[in-house]
Amino acid sequence: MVTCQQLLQKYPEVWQSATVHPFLSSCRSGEIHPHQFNTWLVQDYLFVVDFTRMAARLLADAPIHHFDTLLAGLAALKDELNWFREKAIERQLNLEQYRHPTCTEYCGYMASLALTPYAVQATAFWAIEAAYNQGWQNPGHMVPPYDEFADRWGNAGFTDYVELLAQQADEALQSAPTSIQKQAEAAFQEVAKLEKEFWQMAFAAEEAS
Ligand code: HMH
Repeated sequence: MVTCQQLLQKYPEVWQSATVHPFLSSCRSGEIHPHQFNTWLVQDYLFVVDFTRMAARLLADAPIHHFDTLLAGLAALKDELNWFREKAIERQLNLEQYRHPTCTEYCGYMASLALTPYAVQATAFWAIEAAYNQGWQNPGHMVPPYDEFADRWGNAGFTDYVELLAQQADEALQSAPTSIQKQAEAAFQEVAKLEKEFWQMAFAAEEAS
């Protein structure tokens, strides 16, 4: 049987590339350029819109005793979407933009998970939240205004939530046949790849002329 913890141990390089990136270390030092950060912010808002749809599908397929955690997660996503809108206003950013192809690819992958068994969806959902939980914590204390962003995904309550998601995914994996466990393992690797590309997309953003 495979567990979330084992996936992290089996693919350390893949996980490292998902959670350690110059984008994040430049937020810590304050050297990130506003156009890089703002590209991330707008695209991540668009990502979270589709991630919320994924969360709703996960809830629809979940056993009843997983509802508490997933409903709390959905409520947190409501706050998060509103928070993104506040940050966009502060920075005078228009959120009604096209998705970058990298964001589109990630959103398409999340949509494709709708056709997979609950154990696969739960593993991917955990991996997506775990990537941000670890990624924003890894560099250490960030300078303002980036500390607020690091705290959103790095705070202790979010870390506890990610642990609950791992427990729920593990439970689903435990009763899943090997073929579905393999699918979950592939989903973990795909999420890690897409996370790395998402950081790279924002880091490589060109200043609008
Ligand atoms: C790209 N991955 C990406 N954005 C996020 N907001 C999260 C994960 C966590 O919700």
